[in-house]
Amino acid sequence: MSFESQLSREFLRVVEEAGIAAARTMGQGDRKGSDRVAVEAMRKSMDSLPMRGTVVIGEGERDEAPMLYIGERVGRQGDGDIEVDIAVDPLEGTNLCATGSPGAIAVLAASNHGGLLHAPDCYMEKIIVGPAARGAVHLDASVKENLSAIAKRLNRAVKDLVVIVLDRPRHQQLVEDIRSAGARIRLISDGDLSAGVSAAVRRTNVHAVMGIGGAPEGVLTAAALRCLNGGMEGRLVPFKEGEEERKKFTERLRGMGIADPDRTYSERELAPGPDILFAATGVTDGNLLRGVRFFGHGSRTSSLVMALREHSIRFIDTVRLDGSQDAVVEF
Ligand code: VTB
Repeated sequence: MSFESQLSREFLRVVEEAGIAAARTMGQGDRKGSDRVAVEAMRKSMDSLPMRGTVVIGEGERDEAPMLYIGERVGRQGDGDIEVDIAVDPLEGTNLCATGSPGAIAVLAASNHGGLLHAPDCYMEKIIVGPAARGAVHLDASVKENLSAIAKRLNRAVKDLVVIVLDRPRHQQLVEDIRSAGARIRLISDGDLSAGVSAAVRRTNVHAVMGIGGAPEGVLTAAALRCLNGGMEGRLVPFKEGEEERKKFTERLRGMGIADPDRTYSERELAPGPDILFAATGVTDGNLLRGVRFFGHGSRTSSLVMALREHSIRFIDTVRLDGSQDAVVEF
């Protein structure tokens, strides 16, 4: 039995717990507090899982993150338990949760040992598309060329495409290029991971995600894309510009075994594992997932659980009752 089937129910519960904890803090204006409760809930619910897990993408280095730090062992670590590498983003879109804006999610991905790129905490330049345009877009091609290629694969005009871009000053040129190519744009304040997942699902009205976002989010996106047959190219880039920064960055990557800092990775290279589990729960309402609803005697969550080897994509709506005899479930 692959670990996908052994762990998918458990991982669902882990992201649900993190999502519910974060959702309780929605709109409190405290992004760190929201993140903290999501991390604590995720950490706690992972403890009892029948696995020997290692966090490969997490909340940061050990000295800066008390929980879910890179290298932390999670799960019950039993002798016969399966070994997995784990990437977590307990609250993707901390600002979105803090302000009650759409698109915050709790996310987790797991793979076989070595199945997820150990991306350092840096940026990643990304281009993300759905299955139709997989293999047709390249970071080295111009924006115009990429948009034409996507339009052609989707059998429509460039003006009918919607591209999601993080609203950041660094994307000024990119936005100008998309505009002059004639495509439509949705600027988002945060959350390029859930945007990337949406791009790989038909009828979400998202056809591509372009620009520079977090590298850890990029690896998690790649894990989701593999399950959805989406396409992606990513390239690691330093947080800051300048020659000095670039030099330090190159050395850091070398130390991690990445010889070519300019390497372009496909979704398959970012998440090469033969088994991949991806689980996400909506914290606030989004394109694919609804936010957590509390109804007095419990909560209702909307989640996505995908398994690569099993080719399964599950949209799961869970109602949890608080045990009260008066609790009522609505359809
Ligand atoms: C993006 C966004 C995330 O980080 O990856 C972004 O999708 C990149 O960093 O939700 P900057 O904010 O520095 O642009 C997040 O905003 C937070 O992880």
